[in-house]
Amino acid sequence: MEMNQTLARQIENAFPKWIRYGMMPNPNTKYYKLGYRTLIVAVFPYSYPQKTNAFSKYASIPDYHRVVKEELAAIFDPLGVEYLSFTDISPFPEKQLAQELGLGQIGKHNLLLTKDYGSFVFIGEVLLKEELPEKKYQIPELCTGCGACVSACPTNSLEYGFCKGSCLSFLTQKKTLTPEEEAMLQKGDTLWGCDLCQLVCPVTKNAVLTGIEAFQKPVLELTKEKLKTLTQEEFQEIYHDFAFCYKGIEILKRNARLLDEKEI
Ligand code: B12
Ligand code: SF4
Ligand code: SF4
Repeated sequence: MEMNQTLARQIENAFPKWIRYGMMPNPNTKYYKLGYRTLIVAVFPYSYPQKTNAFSKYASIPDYHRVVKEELAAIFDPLGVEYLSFTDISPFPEKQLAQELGLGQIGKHNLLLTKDYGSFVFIGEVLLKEELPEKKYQIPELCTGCGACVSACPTNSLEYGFCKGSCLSFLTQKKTLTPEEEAMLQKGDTLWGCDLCQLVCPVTKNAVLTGIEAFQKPVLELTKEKLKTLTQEEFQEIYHDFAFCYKGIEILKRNARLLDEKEI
């Protein structure tokens, strides 16, 4: 037990101040059977000054799947413990777990809102074999229910809870679209992802900028015009470190065409 207390303190000290985390006994039976006993959930802020392209904020910075895993490795590798890390592609319901650990509250816009960083945070997890003392807080009351996110959504996807099927974030990455879905996509101005419900949220408007170096400024340079001339091979080579790349260039070209048609 003494050793685990020491490890808990080491972990506490290893987390940089801009990453918030919580711990709980591992609730997932598959990993429990493999000997994992503690689940650590952390939030990684990515609020940075305004961007100018037609991609959502998370798509304009280096791929968070890589960066979050590297941030977690920088914390856990030096501790010499066996661990597994996840983000997004995860067996856990990330927002719900983060809320349960008091890292924030799920707002009306369906996203985890945190006190300091608003909803511009990614969520990542680590599983450890050691049993560590639980770190639990109360869920903070952050969402005022003001409804600004609901009104800002161009496809009314927050009117009755969250409707995935009409959300622009979903439609901009869906491989084939029905004519109705195409018309829905044209209600927005985005080539990939959507931030409108987050940008109007008063909690997120006051967000502290990220302390994570890789997320401090948008580095993506890609326009509708540039997309038209790119081949899949060039696209893969130039944009492999962005979260949208895995879906291929054709989806983006389709989105650009739909936005162009709307402008005619
Ligand atoms: C699949 C997925 C998506 C899909 C579909 C989401 C869905 N609900 O099906 C799409 C493509 C739409 C999507 C979009 C986005 N995503 Co996403 N997504 C995920 C992923 C991989 C799984 C989420 C999921 O399917 N959960 C299961 C469903 C059932 O849960 P849920 O969405 O919370 O739904 C609950 C509520 O909506 C509610 N509900 C649903 N319908 C109704 C109806 C009524 C009437 C009521 C009352 C309630 C209600 O009940 C559900 C169960 O609790 C997670 C990562 C993970 N592994 O958890 C990231 C994740 C949630 N996404 C993330 C991000 C950043 C986004 C975007 C902001 C990206 C962008 N800029 O475009 C948008 C935000 C859209 C929005 N307003 O929610 C982050 C969120 C971080 C945060 N601060 O919360 C996550 C956690 C990834 C990460 N590791 O950081 N996403
Ligand atoms: S991400 Fe965009 S389309 Fe989806 S719910 Fe938010 S504002 Fe609506
Ligand atoms: S805009 Fe208002 S209702 Fe929507 S999540 Fe933020 S505080 Fe909650």
